Amino acid sequence: MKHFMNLKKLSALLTGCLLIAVTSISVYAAEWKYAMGEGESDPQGIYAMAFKDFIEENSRHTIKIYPVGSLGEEADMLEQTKAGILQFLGQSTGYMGGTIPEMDLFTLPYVMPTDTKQLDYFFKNSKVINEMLPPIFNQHGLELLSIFPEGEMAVTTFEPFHSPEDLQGKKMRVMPGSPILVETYKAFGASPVPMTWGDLIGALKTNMVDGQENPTVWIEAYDLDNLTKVLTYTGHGHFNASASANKPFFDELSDRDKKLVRAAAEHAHKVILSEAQKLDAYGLGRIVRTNPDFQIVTLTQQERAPFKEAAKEVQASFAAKSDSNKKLLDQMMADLKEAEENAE
Ligand code: 6CS
Repeated sequence: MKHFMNLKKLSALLTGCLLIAVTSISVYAAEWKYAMGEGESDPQGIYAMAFKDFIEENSRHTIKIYPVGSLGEEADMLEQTKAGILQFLGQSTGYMGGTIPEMDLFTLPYVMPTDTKQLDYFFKNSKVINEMLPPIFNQHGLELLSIFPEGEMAVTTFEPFHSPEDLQGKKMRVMPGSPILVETYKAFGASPVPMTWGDLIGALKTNMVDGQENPTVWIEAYDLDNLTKVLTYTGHGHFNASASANKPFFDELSDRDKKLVRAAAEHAHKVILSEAQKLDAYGLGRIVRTNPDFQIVTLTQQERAPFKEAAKEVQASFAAKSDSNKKLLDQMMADLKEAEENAE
């Protein structure tokens, strides 16, 4: 009888422990802060909203999104994420080269293809992204979640250009913090002016700069087509963005929450990759419909040749900056070759 009572007590105790454990798991609900360099309907916003929805549908945690401007400029948000004030960051790769030099890989001229299927394959399967960059992000206090494309870089100017000579003396705004963007526009014959997004509109209105580069979808969304006269496709680059988490925050998550965050990132990556294939067409379609006076130029292969030649010195300069850069660029070329051969 005594033995039976002890068993009863033990079972009650175990049930109690189980209840406490279950309750504490389900009651624990955090609010995580996610800041990004764009608005909610822009590509980084599409990724962030898909990430947020997944987290909120599959846990008790919530995500508070801070769109561009609400917490300062992109460089400020990167510092805030590294400091742990923000848990998640969506950021244009063009802003990261000053802090993580290897990220300038994504702004190198004439390295990335313009074919969306190849880009899709690359962003899903790249060894650079999936294997080499995560430990580099860790060294900077960040956990890399995704890198994704936003569209081909298009250059908008007040006057048409067809050669590096035409760009001579032209002040071209580039995203700040990336040595490679400055080197690129110098190699293209222009005078690069690094400037935050927040200053660009005013600079175009007051003719402080003669042009800028951005993906077509962004040019249309932020009216840059009405602030300049010509859009030129040079084929020299692609606009990309990253999503990352503060590393100490990520490391301290339970295994369950780590899996949740990874799964949310995978889901959001799928969502934005399928959208990304259509973004250029959306942007261009709307510009053509709403702004018929805006001139659209696609440089011919012959016109691109001197720009491609000039790009070689920029690629070499990137590789010469460190062993890490060189290894990444070599692997990037191998990843892109694989994408070219396998993209369907
Ligand atoms: O040009 C820029 O600075 C901005 N362009 C895009 C496409 N996203 C955010 C970034 O800040």
